[in-house]
Amino acid sequence: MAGKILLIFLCMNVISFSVNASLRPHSCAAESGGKCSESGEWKGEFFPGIPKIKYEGPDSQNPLAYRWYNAEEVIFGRKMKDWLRFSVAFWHTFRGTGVDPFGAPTKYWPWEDGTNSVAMAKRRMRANFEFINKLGIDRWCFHDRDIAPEGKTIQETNSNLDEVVKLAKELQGDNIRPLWGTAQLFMHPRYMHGGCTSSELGVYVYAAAQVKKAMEVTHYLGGENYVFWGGREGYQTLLNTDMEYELDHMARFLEAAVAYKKKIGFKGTLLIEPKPQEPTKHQYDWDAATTTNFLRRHGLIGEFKLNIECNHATLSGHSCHHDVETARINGLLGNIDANSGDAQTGWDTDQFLTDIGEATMIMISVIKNGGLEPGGLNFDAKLRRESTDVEDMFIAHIVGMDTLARGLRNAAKLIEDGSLNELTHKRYESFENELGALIEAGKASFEMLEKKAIEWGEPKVASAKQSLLHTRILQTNILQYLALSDIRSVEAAAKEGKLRSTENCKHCLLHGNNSNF
Ligand code: XUL
Ligand code: CO
Repeated sequence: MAGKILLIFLCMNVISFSVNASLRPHSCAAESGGKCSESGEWKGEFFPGIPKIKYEGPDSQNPLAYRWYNAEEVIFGRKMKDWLRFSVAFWHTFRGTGVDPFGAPTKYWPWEDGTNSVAMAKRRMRANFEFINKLGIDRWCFHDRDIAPEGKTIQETNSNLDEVVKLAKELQGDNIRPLWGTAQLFMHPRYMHGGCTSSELGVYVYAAAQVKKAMEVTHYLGGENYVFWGGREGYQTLLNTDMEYELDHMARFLEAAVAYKKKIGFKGTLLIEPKPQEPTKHQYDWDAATTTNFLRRHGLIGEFKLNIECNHATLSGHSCHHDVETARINGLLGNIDANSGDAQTGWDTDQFLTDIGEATMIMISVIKNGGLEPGGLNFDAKLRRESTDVEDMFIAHIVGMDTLARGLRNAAKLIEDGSLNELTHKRYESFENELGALIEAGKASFEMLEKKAIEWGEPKVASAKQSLLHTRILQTNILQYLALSDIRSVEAAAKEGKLRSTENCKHCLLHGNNSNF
């Protein structure tokens, strides 16, 4: 049921700009004094009254300011902006309309004229870059079809894309780049059986042409990665599906992408984004472990990494942290689509991440990974349907950025003070001897181990100390707030009786109550 609803939802979301065009008010013509003409030019600001967003610290009451994200601040020898490498997702932020399976669009941005023209695409691109510049972010992500309209032929579609991409390159300037680009192989009816796993040869061929072009434009824009998300690479029923045949086709397709990447000199990482289902009942790239196995089986390890999306991880029954860690320990952590689902909703709600606990865990993995570069944290997240003011676009991103920034601060603190490491290390201490070394070297036979078992008898098993770990994490949130807001040392705060437990600490309730821990 959830899948069915989501299928409708996804389609409505993406095609709303064509199907619902006639339903929309032409707010641009009415309200903009002709600023949004068919030329695609827009002389004024798209977000008048919204300043460049600045860091004001945790005590700021200004909704249009960062409390925890301080781009230039150095943490563990690296600027926050270089740990986090934030990116705006064009499709949600500029093509999301607020449709849901039961309701029409709710968002009518002033620059939209209700058409799906190239002129409108160019104007929207200008809005995108004003938005990115005001947020102080250096990266964006896009699907080919959400930045430029599809034409009647491949050639016409490609020329539409070229026109919009040329403008995007100009607007990017020297600092902004795509974190990644991708081809949208799921919306058009031709892809109903899949793209590279379609039963139709003509569709495989078409998908290849589309990916080829999307790789070219990503390269032209200086993109740092290229993503494959196979929304329709899966099945609705195994009764009519030759799974092995389809998976082989997918591998051949990805091999051709690797060859083309090398041919055009694209140095970015190729990423696969796992998701268990939606819109298909079963997507082949189910989760990080399944996708890793696929890559190994087909000799593609070394050519691809993974783009872990938090809401996809939770749909597959894992935490985001689990899938990030699975990718990391396999040497495949390439990028994170930083969003979250809703515990009470069974589908991909693509919300901005607001859970400091999860953000802390994710950032522990990112630090252990030595960062994500050339990957980053992409906000594959959309405004809630009921959030309809232009400033909500900013506030949503600010909350997402501050949550991850706070996660980074917490993670650094926990790693620095060694508490997590110490406890984890202690758990495995019993292996630190001759026998442990033999086991790890693969030299302990069952006969040898049986002898030991008889000699030692019943083993003593120590506590895992989970609650103690949670206490440490909770305390880190408190310490961090005091350290940042008062600028005084934690010791001084403690002396003044400010370092209290959460039950009677007002600051903690104000600033730490978002944590899951
Ligand atoms: C869909 C999703 C996509 C990919 C890119 O769930 O996450 O937007 O990130 O195609
Ligand atoms: Co995604």
